[in-house]
Amino acid sequence: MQNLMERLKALDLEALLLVNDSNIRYLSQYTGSDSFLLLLENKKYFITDYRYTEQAEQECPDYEVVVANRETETHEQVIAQLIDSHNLSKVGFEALHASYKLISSLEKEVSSCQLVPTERVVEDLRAIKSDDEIANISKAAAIADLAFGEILESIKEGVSETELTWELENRLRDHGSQGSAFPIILISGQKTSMPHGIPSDKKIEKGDFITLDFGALYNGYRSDMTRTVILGKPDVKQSKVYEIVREVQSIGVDRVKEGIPGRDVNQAVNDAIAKHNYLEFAGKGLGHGLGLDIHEIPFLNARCKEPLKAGNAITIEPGIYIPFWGGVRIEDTVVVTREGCEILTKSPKDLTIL
Ligand SMILES: [Mn+2]
Repeated sequence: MQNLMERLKALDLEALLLVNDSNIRYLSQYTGSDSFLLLLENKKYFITDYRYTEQAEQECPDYEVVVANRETETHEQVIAQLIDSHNLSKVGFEALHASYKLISSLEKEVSSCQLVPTERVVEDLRAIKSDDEIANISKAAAIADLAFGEILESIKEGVSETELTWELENRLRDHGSQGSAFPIILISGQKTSMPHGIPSDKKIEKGDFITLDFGALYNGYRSDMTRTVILGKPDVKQSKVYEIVREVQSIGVDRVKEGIPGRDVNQAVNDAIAKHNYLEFAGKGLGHGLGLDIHEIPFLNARCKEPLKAGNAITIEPGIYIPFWGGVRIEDTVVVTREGCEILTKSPKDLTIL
């Protein structure tokens, strides 16, 4: 909270209005939705309605919980009254998350306050994880590893992608996941050329690559991993493409450490793929931060000049995707350290032949 207040001062803002669930959870520990924070230097308001009043009072004891009636007043009116009661003249809002409607209604309600778009104020703080946050992501990664070990036994000729997806989601839950970290990508055969293909009724066939991209959710924190396995023996091209991805994924992991810009890690992997003449089939972007959200700052792509910092939780997920043939992706969740990184997803990465 102290870091946040310093940032607000630097931006010349008297207060910050938050609408994003993950940003709100990060600052207040509130686990619900449909609520707002209004943060002033010496006062913290939590704005909600009857659905979440009791929960907010329990989860956020250091906030003043303000309840919008909803029949006689809107959330916007309540927020505007708070802004006016403190005579605020400059209040920031989250440009990436606040809706046009919210901000335009607020502008009509406040008497004389400038609403200023901000970006990444809380997200920048969230990018560096505390030990507790890393423990939660680590637990989510361990749950995903257990589920992966079990789902391999069910991948057989004639079983459909959707059946396997449902079973994988159940396995995640069995091991303590509070849901799926994001909709599972479990695709097979030619479809593996689509980086974010959607599971369908297609049945697994002999010779298929099967790509499983999934994660667990633990205390609100997410893990993310991808493994590509094969049913039956790989042909020459399948072995070759797999080994390239396997090699460049470890080149990426080895490059990660505090101080290196994300785009340099991305470039090192692209250079290695180019040596094998597969760059035209490579994915654009090597990975992303994760935590309360599945995609967070920092992003490891050609545009990311910022140096990685110790405590960033990121993915390293190179892939080669060849249209109408298939694809391979291997992804780990890692935590950046001063010396390198710690890999949290520990499932084997040598080609698993089922
Ligand atoms: Mn990912």
